[in-house]
This record gives sequence, C-alpha cells and structure tokens, in this order.
Amino acid sequence: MKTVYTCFGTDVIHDGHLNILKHAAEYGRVIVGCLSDREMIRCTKFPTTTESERMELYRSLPGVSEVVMQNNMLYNDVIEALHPDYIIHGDNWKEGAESAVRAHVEKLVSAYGGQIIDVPYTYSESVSKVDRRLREKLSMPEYRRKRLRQLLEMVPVVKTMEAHSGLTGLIVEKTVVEAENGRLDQFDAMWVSSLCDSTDKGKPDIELVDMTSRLRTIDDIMEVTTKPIILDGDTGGLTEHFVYNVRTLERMGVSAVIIEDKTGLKKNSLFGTEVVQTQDSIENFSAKIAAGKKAQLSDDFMIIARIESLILERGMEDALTRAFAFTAAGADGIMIHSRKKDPAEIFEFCDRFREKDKKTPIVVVPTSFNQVTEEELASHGVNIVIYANQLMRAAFPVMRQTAEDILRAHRAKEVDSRLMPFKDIIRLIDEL
Ligand code: SPV
Ligand code: MG
Repeated sequence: MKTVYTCFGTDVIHDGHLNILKHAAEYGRVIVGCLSDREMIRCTKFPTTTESERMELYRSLPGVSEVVMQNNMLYNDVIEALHPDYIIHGDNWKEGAESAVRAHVEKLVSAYGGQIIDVPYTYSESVSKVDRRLREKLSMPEYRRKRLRQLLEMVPVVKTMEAHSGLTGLIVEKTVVEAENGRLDQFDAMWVSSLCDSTDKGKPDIELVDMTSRLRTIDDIMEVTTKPIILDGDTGGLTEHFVYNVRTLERMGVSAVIIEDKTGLKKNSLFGTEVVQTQDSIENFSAKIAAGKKAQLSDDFMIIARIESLILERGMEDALTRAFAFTAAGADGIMIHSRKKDPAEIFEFCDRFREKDKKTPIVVVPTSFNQVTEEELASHGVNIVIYANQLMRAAFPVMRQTAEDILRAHRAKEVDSRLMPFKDIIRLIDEL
C-alpha cells in the first residue's frame, strides 16, 4: 500500500486539516508528521500545547494510521526515514515564503519517484475563525508573558528586534524570510527601547518620557501582536516606584524588564563617557532587584540586570563582580553592554561569567560590535540578542530625504516610485 505524508504544525484542528486527511486517505496509508516546537516557532506559529499533546491530538483524527515527529521544517528527516510516495499539503504553500519549502520538498521526493499533492486550501469562515482565535489566545497576558521563558528553553538564541509603535510591532511580528536554503526564519521577541520610544516622540533619552507614556506604547504594540515583549526599564527609577511598575508590567503580559545600574539623570549608553553618568552602588541596585522580585506575583516575569561597567570604563572585574552580585540578589538574567567595535570584552565577560554560572541568561545588544553573528554570540553563552534601534534608524533618513525631495520639487511625483503603495501597508494591518 502506498504511503501519504502530511505535516501538521497546529494546536487546533480545523476543516482545512480534516480536508487534507480526507484527500490523503484516497492515496494510501496516512502518516502525519508533528512539527517540533522549535520549527513551529521559526514558522511564526508559537505552540500553546506540548509536542506530545499535539501528537495525541493528531492520532485521534479520522484516517490517521501513524504519527511521527518532524524535526526539520524542510522535511529532510521524515522524507529520508519514510520515503513517502506522496506528500500532501494545502496549495497555499505554492506562494509566499513557504514556496521555498515546497520547492525543496519537491526536489527531495522526485529523487526517488515520490510526488506532491496540492489540495486546494480551505478558505472558510470557520478556518479563519480558528486562526484568529489562536492568535488572540497567544496575545493574552498569561500566554505572552511566559513565552520568553519558553523561548529560552526552545531556541539557541532569542532574536529580539526593537518596536516603538503598533506598525513597527507588526513588522517584527510578521517579517519572515527564507534563510539557509529554504528554511524560514523570523524574530522571536520585541524590545521596547527607551531610546527609540523617546526618539519617536522627539524627546531625548533621559527618562523624560514617563512610564504612563511607555505603557501606552507597549499597549499599542500588544494590541496588534503576539510576540513576547522585553521592556527597556532604564534605571527602574525609585525602588518605591519600581515595585509598582513590576506589577503593572506583569499584569499587561510583558515578559521581562531590563534595568540598568545607573543612577541620577540617565543618559543613553551610546554616549559612553562623553557625558557625565553615575553608576549605582552594588548594594542599592541589588536592593532594587530584590524588591522587584519580591513584588512580582507570577513565576514567568523576568527582571534582568544591565551592567554599565564596560560602558563607563570601570573594568571587567567590576562588571563580573556586579553580575554575580545581581544574580545573587535575584536577577533572572544579566545584560552586559559595550560600545566598543571589537567584541573582545563582551566575549571575555560572557566566557568568564559562564565559567561560574551556566544557567542565568545573558543578554547583549550588538549595536557597536555589529559584525558578530548570533551564532558566534551563542557560542560564548549569550541567550538573547537585541537589535535595539535599527528600525528607527532605517526609517529616519528615508523620511527626511522624502521631505527634502518634495520641498525641492514642489510636488510628490519624484518620490513616488520609491514609496510603498498604501494598500500594501494596509494589508499588513488587515491580516492580523
Ligand atoms: C535602548 O535601546 O534604549 C538601549 C540600548 O538602552 S542602548 O541604546 O544601546 O543603550
Ligand atoms: Mg535605553
């Protein structure tokens, strides 16, 4: 009897999946692949159930004779092991980023005489309702908040991009690229940067934009996205205020706040020692972290301590002493910052921290040492990489150039060919 294989990467079964199974049964014995958590994440489908729960769900479906794990979104593992006669899939994978996966699968199966069957995708009210409900579930505070901790267990490095508005949030949420010969890739989390949030409001990054306004930005992003949010909490302010903010952020579904060990008028770290900045004492900052951890009500929320010793040129020993002290005070992660182009001091810090602490997540912001890849950082023990300001810096020069060109030409014709039609932007908004 011929074998028919289909891959499911879903927590909820809808008419579309049942339709595929019905067609599949006409061709032979049906094997369903359960896409692993790790690969689901790369396809922007964050799982809300475990792999074994999903396997059980698929086993219970009509006409399914076997369920196997699929650990590679490109099907290499399952095709190699099973050599199915047919691979069956909704024909929606002929378009968009997934078409590269289809092309790859076609090459693999045709090598041994296998075939792809494209079933017309089920565009129905009930299917879109299930999809919508899943996204809504993922955007709920209890799901969103714990997603960062889940990701830390599931992916080698949590790729985090800055968002400072609903629109930039949507870009981080939805950008998917074809990477590594057909595999898809996307960002895992969002960074709500104090620098970009302030800049977007035309204000300096000196804790002038108050928490109410920062929360408004977070809420704008949350309303249209599902990915976990890491907030740049600056110094955390007064400890008496910080404890309230921890509760508010938890309630909203923010996953982590990063606070930096500076005090007084905070200036952006990229200024380094060009401006006067005061580092907080180990005792004070440890007490702030401990107070925040005590105020926290959920297990999921993370308070991450950011160390400014390298920025302020206080040396490696100071940075490491602080890292161990802040971890002992209860910090759930350490962010080490540097404004050097050479990553040597970041690597040294990570290697020496990891000699003694194998577990506490390390966060880095490679704005200056931007030649270093995520893989290289991960090999030094880094768990979260934050691209802290690139979307803002990308948009600004283009907006300014456009304004200048319209002023010069006294009309907009000259710039129009460079602009995205508004209907394409609206499509991004409508889809969610
Ligand atoms: C931010 O994005 O606001 C940061 C990171 O704090 S940095 O600007 O590099 O200090
Ligand atoms: Mg900042």
